[in-house]
Amino acid sequence: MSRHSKFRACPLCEAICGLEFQFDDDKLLAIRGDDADPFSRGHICPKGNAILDLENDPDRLRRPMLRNGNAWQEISWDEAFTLAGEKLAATQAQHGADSIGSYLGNPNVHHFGHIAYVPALLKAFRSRNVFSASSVDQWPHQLVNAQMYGHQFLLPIPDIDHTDYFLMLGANPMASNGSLMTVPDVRARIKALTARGTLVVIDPRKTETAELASVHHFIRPASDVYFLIAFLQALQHAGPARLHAYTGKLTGFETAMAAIAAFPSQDIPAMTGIADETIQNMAHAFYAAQRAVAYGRMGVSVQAHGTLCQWLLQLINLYCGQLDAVGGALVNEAALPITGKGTSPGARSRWHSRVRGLPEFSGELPVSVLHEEITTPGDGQIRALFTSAGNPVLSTPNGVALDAALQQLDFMLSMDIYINESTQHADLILPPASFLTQYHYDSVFNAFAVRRVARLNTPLRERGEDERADWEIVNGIGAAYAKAAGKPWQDLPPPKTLIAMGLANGSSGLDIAQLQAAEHGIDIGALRPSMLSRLQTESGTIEAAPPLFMQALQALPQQLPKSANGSLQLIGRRDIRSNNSWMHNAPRLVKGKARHHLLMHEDDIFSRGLNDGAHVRVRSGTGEITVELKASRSVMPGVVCLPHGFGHQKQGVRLQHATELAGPSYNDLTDASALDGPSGNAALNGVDVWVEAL
Ligand SMILES: Nc1nc2c(c(=O)[nH]1)N[C@H]1C(S)=C(S)[C@@H](COP(=O)(O)OP(=O)(O)OC[C@H]3O[C@@H](n4cnc5c(=O)[nH]c(N)nc54)[C@H](O)[C@@H]3O)O[C@H]1N2
Ligand SMILES: Nc1nc2c(c(=O)[nH]1)N[C@H]1C(S)=C(S)[C@@H](COP(=O)(O)OP(=O)(O)OC[C@H]3O[C@@H](n4cnc5c(=O)[nH]c(N)nc54)[C@H](O)[C@@H]3O)O[C@H]1N2
Ligand code: SF4
Ligand SMILES: [Mo]
Repeated sequence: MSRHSKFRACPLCEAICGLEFQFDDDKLLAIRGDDADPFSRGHICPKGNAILDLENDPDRLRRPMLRNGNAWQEISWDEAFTLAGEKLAATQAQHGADSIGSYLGNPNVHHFGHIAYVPALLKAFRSRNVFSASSVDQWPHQLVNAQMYGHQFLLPIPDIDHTDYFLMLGANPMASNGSLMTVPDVRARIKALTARGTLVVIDPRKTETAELASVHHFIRPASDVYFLIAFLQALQHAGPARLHAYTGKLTGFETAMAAIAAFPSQDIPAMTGIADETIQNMAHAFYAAQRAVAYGRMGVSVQAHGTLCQWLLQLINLYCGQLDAVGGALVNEAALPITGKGTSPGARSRWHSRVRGLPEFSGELPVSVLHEEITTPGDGQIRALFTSAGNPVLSTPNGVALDAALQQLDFMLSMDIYINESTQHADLILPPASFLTQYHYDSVFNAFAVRRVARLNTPLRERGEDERADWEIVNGIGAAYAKAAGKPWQDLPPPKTLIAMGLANGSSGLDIAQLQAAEHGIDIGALRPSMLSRLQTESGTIEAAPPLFMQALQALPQQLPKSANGSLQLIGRRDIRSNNSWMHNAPRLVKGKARHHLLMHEDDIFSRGLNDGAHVRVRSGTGEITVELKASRSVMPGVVCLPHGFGHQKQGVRLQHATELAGPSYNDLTDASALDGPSGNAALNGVDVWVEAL
């Protein structure tokens, strides 16, 4: 056995592409898309190939690292667990349960050994100070699902393969590969869609997805809520609501529509930058289409009115009878269920953040309050922080303030594979072994996929003697902490056991042996209506007018906030070679042209007397950065566009390639007090900034 291939899904983004790993004996030689994967059909992006860089990266940690002043020293796993457990327990003994804070970053969701295990640790801590990347991302979706359908993960997914009319706001799946819509090989799917129907993209930038769309309209950042109100008003003119499918299963719809109809709309075209006639025509075409779906993502969630936007999008689909309909928006029936019995439905407001009084959602507080909970003295102040697969210094608002706050902690423990902008402040870093050494099942992304699919990922090689898997690390910390704190702890069984148990909770009929035998994954079929029999609201109906959203609508200003003199509005972007803040150390992703520029419309450059390519200063109410300017007709006049996840040139960071990269951190400009009201999600798009020559 010399040359041979093994198959596994890529855990780096939501698309979960099947990959072919080519080995010569034990040596991993190359990675290709798995042509036999029925879902991803051979697709791979540059990040998939960059797994080779991750596997061989000399900066990647493989054994526990203990800080010693400014230096780091390797210690044994036993020493590390004991130290972690004792420090955490001692902090709580002195300062109370809430003195441990936790922050979980995005890759937690991509590894079964994290997502199925870390919650047990948080439960043992019994602290209310739990934070995650969800509150700089998809909280509005989860809140809307919880309030309307009774479970945060009863998530309607656009049936992209069967729709005739796709209205897409604030999403760029050509770069992101879909999000809350797991959609590998999205280019082929969009091409098929535009050949048979219409894709309309609404975005302040003409994105890679907008380039492929049937139509693109610029929209003024953070004005989508007004566009969606006008769209719903136009639907009311197009014809009556098609609600027959929801008979007996829908409450509050008339109440919600009446409130929307009463909203003054004459200024909406000026506020959004989209003409009234365009909105009318779009709404009529949407209404007329047999199969249509409206969908909004990052651009409309991570902004001032994220929750209202997500609610109005649901109402559009409902109005046209497209919710829970083929070619509309459908909930996946996951083989390993994440809704139903024993799962967390998404409760809200059971406790509040100590300093600002913001409500909890689903057991977490908005990460925007993390820095002040560390720096504000008093009972319940965070003194010790546990981070798992997160880089909040670059990923959450006002990174400068958080960077300073982390330096004030008594103890910081990170489960991470790099010494980066956040983990450099840790006292102890525990790095999990490569995911290639572990069993894995994508519990979340299979459940958000545009088809019903299932795939068990089996280890491609053994972990090293001196390495530990993610789930082993959680068990190690848990046992040591419980021992030091005098609490009970039960080690969780290995992933394969938990995956088998999870499958047994589902109704797919698939068991682990069948999955193990299907090395390219299993296609169960297209999405199909299932929502109405799965509603988890108390009323057993779709709640179209939750009081929380009705109040937010009543409180919605009839005008956009006045832009300050000379300001521009900042929005983000993703590139196919990026992965939030953490893959910039992979040589094959960062070679070639720079990707960090601030894009600005030529007219704005000219009117400010700036020059294409010049270094400029960008100021916001929170901070300032310097960056190179790039003229672009792809951004709307009045808007500037910067990717997040840069800003690696900090002392103490151990990323030899990333630290060489130019590019500042977007979140040095964002404001931790700018939130979507109902959810507490951060508003990172549509930030007022001033751009000046240096
Ligand atoms: N301005 C602005 N800010 C944003 C966004 C935006 O669009 N604009 N996007 C937001 C979104 S959607 C998200 S999800 C967040 C992401 O926010 P975070 O999750 O905080 O940031 P990441 O950059 O994903 O950092 C991932 C971390 O996980 C580590 N890591 C990688 N693989 C593993 C592993 O297998 N195990 C462990 N334990 N660690 C690992 C990496 O070294 C890195 O430290 O950023 C948000 N921030
Ligand atoms: N290559 C790559 N892929 C990724 C990631 C990555 O970092 N790199 N991150 C992954 C993660 S964690 C996530 S959550 C997903 C995100 O997936 P997407 O949501 O598809 O990602 P974005 O590319 O951020 O798309 C957001 C779009 O919103 C637009 N926008 C900004 N402000 C507004 C606004 O006010 N209104 C409207 N209508 N549009 C606006 C932006 O111009 C942008 O095109 O991507 C995932 N995939
Ligand atoms: S699109 Fe996402 S899942 Fe597919 S290869 Fe790229 S990073 Fe991996
Ligand atoms: Mo995300």
